[in-house]
Amino acid sequence: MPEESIDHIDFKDLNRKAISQPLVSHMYTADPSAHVFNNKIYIYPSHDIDAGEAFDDLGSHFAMEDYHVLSMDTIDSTAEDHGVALHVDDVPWAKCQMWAPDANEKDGMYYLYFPAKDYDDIFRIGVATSKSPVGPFIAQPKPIKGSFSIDPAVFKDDDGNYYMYFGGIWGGQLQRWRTGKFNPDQPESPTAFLPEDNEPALLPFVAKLTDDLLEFSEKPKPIEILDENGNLLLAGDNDRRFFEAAWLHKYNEKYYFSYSTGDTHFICYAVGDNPYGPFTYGGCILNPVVGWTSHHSICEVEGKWYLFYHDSSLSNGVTHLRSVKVAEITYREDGSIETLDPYRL
Ligand code: FUB
Repeated sequence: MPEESIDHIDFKDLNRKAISQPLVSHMYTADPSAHVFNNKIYIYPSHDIDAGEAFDDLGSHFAMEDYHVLSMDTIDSTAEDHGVALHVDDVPWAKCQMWAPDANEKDGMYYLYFPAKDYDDIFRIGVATSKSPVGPFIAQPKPIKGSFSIDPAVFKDDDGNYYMYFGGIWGGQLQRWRTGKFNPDQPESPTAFLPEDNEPALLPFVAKLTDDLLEFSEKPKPIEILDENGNLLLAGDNDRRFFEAAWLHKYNEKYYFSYSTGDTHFICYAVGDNPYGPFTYGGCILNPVVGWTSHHSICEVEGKWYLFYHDSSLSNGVTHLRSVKVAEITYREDGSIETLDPYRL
């Protein structure tokens, strides 16, 4: 639900009709990346604050400074907040904007992946480690070599390889990397440097990680998202093309790449046969929520599949003050996913 249409919303009524309630309400949280480690659910969200930054289309008002990890014993239990897991002041290379993180585990070590702007105002992706899934995490002194843009999501395949999916347009700066180098020209609008509507849309990226999970083991490769005719989705196909919030999960041996369409506010998915794609557009998983952004993860818990997502209903529609939620998703026999309506309107 885009910001311009919230004036007429009765939030009390809307919250009654919501398919789920915030997992925590003592702070604002967003961009939930959920995993099950040792039979417990861990959620790695952004920690939304109001830092007083002016709103703009490049997302300067998303001025987050730290991460907290949430955990749940079961999908119905109360979420526990484990306090500050990593603060921007403890990341030597990061200046500001601790945006959507993810985490993964290998051999008893936990790895928190996060985007932040460096001191040149360029988004990079960093990693921090801990022996505990809830931190505190110790950041590597530098960002991952060759990393850029935002929204890392790290998927562990059944063969033990780990892949990072990432990218985001507008404030996420993906469009400034079109030549392979960062375009230092100051953008006059969030859509500067984007392809024309009739050109292929900008693509997210994937890179396999090194065995120690601290670096890319290869140059990031673009991920093709195709339409039903095998053509790349176009930049003007705003209801289906990639914007941000990459996620990868595997269901019945198929790879599901899901993402947000940003300015049209859908969470969509595309299906492929291997971690690199190509992925063919499959449909919409979540219709627009209250608030401009939509961002999710998909996680299997005790044989059922769940969408972790956020909306801004707790803050009565303040777009950068969001709350994480969870709802079950349903696969049809053919592997397609039913679309969830976040409110029973
Ligand atoms: O939370 C800041 C940004 O908003 C995320 O990185 C995007 O995916 C969007 O949710």
